[in-house]
Amino acid sequence: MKITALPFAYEFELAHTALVIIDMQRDFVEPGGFGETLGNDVSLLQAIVPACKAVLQAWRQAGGLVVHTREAHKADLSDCPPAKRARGNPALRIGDMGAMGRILIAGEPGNQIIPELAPLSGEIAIDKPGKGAFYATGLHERLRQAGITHLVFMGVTTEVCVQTSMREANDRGYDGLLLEDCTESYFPAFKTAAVEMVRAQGAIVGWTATSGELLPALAALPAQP
Ligand code: TIU
Repeated sequence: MKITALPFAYEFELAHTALVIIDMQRDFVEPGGFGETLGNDVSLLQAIVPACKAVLQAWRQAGGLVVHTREAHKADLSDCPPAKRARGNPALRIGDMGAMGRILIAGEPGNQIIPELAPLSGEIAIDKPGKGAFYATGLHERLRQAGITHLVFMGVTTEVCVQTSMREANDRGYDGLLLEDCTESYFPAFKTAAVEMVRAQGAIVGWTATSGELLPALAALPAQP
C-alpha cells in the first residue's frame, strides 16, 4: 500500500512491515521515573498516548507485527556503561531506588510499558541497554527471520531513542516511517528538528507522516481473525 508522507509517498506491504514502539514505559512518561530524574517535565509525553493507542489497535487488527522496546538495564548494571550512569547531575542515577522502583532497571514497576500500550503475547518486546533498538538486542536477526523490510516508528523521545533507532535501521537497509503525532520530546524544538532531519535530503533517514494518513490505509485492509 501507499500512503501520503514526506518527502514523498511511503510504500509498504503489511506482511513485511513492523510497527516499532520505542520506550513508551513509565520511566519516561510518568512522574518519578528516569525522565523526571533528568530534570524533564514528563506531561508533554502523555499527550501522544491516544494517537499511539489508535495506531497500535489498527495495526493489531490488520494482523501486522508489533515490536515494543524498553530502555532497561540488568539489575547488576553489568550492561550499563559507567559513563552512562555518571552522566549529568541527576537527582537519582540509573539503578537507584525511585518512586517506581529502581530507575531504568528491567522488571521494576517504572520499567513497564504504560498499560494503554502494553504488549500482547506474540508481540516482540525487547529490553535495550542503549538508545538504539538494534544495539545489543538481536532485533535485526529477529526482523530478518520474519521477512521484515519496512519499519513504522512511534514512541519517545524523538531526538534520542527514536532517532537513534531510525538511523540504526537505515544503516541496516530498512525503509523507516516516523509517525509525527505518535512521537514526542521533552524539548518541542528538538522534536521539530528531528522530524525534519529524518525526511530531509530525499528521505536520508526515512519518511514522516501522521497517524491520520496511516489509519485509513490500515482500515481498508481485511481484518485478521
Ligand atoms: N532523555 C531522553 O530524552 N531520552 C532517553 O533517555 N531515552 C529515550 O529516548 N528512550
